[in-house]
Amino acid sequence: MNREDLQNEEKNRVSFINSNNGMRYERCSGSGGGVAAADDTITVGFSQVGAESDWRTANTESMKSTFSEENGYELIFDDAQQKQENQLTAIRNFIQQEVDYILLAPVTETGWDTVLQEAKDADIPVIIVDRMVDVSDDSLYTTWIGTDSLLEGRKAAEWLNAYTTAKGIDAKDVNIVDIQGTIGSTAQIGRSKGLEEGVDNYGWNLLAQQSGEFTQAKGQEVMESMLKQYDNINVVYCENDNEAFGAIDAIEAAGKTVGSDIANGEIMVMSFDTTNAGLTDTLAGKIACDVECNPLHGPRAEELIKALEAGEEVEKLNYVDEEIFATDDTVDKVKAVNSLDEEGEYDVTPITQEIIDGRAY
Ligand code: GZL
Ligand code: ZN
Repeated sequence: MNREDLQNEEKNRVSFINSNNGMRYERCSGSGGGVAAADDTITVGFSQVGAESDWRTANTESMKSTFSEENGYELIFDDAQQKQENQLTAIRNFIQQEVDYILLAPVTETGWDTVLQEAKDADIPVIIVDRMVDVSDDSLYTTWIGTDSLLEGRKAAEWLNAYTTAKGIDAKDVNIVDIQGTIGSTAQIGRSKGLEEGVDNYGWNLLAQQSGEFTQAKGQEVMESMLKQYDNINVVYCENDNEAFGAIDAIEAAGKTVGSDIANGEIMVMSFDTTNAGLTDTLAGKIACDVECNPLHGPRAEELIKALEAGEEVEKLNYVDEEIFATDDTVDKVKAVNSLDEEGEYDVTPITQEIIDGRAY
């Protein structure tokens, strides 16, 4: 699709624009149709992956509530519906509107060099949020805020090893399917790698891996097909909560039981994101272990923009902290190495309703 087509497609897309009369839809034309912000507000163009999961919705909410008009910002928000070409169009649109900052939550890691060079040539700082970009020159973005997906995967694998060991389940009897996230996204790459390392280290049987695209519908569809292919699945490794919701529905529809009692034929579901619905399923024993992925990047992004506005240097990589929740206290802590090769020990918290009620998302 050439630039002309991209701009034509842009005409059919809408973006949210904050303005003096509150949030309103604004057609973004290829010609920009720029938004004239009062001169003391900071205009931020945010290219969001989509609205594929509860996690993503919480991430969007965090950004919108941070970059609000009352906080002194003009936010141009674009939902790319999980398509990279829509993100490229949105970024070019932000450049034409001469925004002060571009926030990019990249759907996948590759394919950003050209458009980030255009932003650099236009002197617009780019802040990468959530997933990472794989670019030839990391001066193409100013800073990154996100979570360590490889550490998340390693935490989950270490929990599974500790759990099966505690329950006296032999590694050769652990038959896992991996419902992966969006292929090529940092979250999928890290979480899949963490599991694959566990398979190599502990000798589990990895029966199948297939993308559930981080959505509930696709997660259910993939689980249904895997259940038709394999009759010995006893662990389902879902790379986010929405896939887990779909997998649980598929398992129960097939007349099987979701739960941690593998030795008695239950199918154990593991997940990531610790959304409210995910932790509610964990409390109910339907998800055995939910590894946290923190979506509340808005305040961190604002801290970085304020520092940049003050002419300060900022760290290139800014990780947010994350915990591990489980349905019971079989495993109390795990050791795992993060993406910076630092070994850490991480508590596993048995989930309670009080914890769920006290969380921000
Ligand atoms: C994780 C983020 C992932 C979430 C999914 O950092 O990129 O994308 O785990 C979301 O829920 O779709
Ligand atoms: Zn994460």
